[in-house]
Amino acid sequence: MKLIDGKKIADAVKQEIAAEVEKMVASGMKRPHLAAILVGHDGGSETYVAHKVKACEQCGFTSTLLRFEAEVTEAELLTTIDKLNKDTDVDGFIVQLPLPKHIDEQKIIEAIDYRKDVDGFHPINVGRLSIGLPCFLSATPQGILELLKRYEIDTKGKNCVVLGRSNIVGKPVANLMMQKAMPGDATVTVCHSRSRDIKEHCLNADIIIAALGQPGFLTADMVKDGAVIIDVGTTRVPSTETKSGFRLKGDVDFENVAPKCSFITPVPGGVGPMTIVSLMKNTLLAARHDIYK
Ligand code: L34
Repeated sequence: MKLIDGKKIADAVKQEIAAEVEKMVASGMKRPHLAAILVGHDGGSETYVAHKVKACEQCGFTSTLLRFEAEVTEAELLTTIDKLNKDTDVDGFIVQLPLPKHIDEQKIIEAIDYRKDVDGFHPINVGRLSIGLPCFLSATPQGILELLKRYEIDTKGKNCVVLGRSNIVGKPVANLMMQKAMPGDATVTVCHSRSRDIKEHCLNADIIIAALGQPGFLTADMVKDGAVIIDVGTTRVPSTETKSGFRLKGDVDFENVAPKCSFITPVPGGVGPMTIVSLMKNTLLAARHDIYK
């Protein structure tokens, strides 16, 4: 069993980006600028956005954090998005999800100029991804592919099961894994809450990407020997052993599944750090107008 060290790879990619940024600055270009909108005080969102701001520093980017209370109106958010769309100093921006229930998430996502949509959530980016055109790839799927690439994990012709069909992970990662590309070229099955025979599908899989947000869902009896396991779950569960009073638990029963695998990602320290670094990559691409002029 080989542990996939997302933290280590993420640190290496951040250094590569930082070196690139210093070259840009030396040639007279401005630093890439990422803005983030954070609404309310969800513990997970607070942590993830803090990591994003820190990663900007490490990459030599400018960052702007715009905070709103949970009571903010949809109209106020739309006005802010309009300003960021027009702000020529901001190369890309994100609205951290989830949003409070009174706000229409899809409306917010579609208000973002797709050329600044470094999350890759706008329908134009999602559509371009699905037909294999250059676009901003959403961060978690992109991070997963980068891990498969850096660990030289063969995906061609392999059976890949994706657990979960969310717009931000399940659907895009399934799409990427079936593209004619490396990594890619896999035979992809997507399982979700209405699927039958999930265990059988999983037992047939060479690669399982678990992204359903159910702690410990994937157990050892569902995994064949030598499988590659990518755990996207980061659910906060109460714990008496930590100072914060919670700990992170992935969708995989790591302790029992790990001995059977060829490769597995831990939680934390697996996919999470790669999500952050993929956002940095997209911001660099946005600043250089590499995808859209
Ligand atoms: N708009 N909303 C928008 N973009 C995103 O890309 C996200 N996502 C998901 C939730 N909402 C979003 C994230 O940023 C999930 N996500 C995310 C980002 C980072 C980490 C996990 C999820 C992460 O850094 N995880 C660390 C542990 C963090 C901790 O200590 O809590 C890890 O090692 O897994």
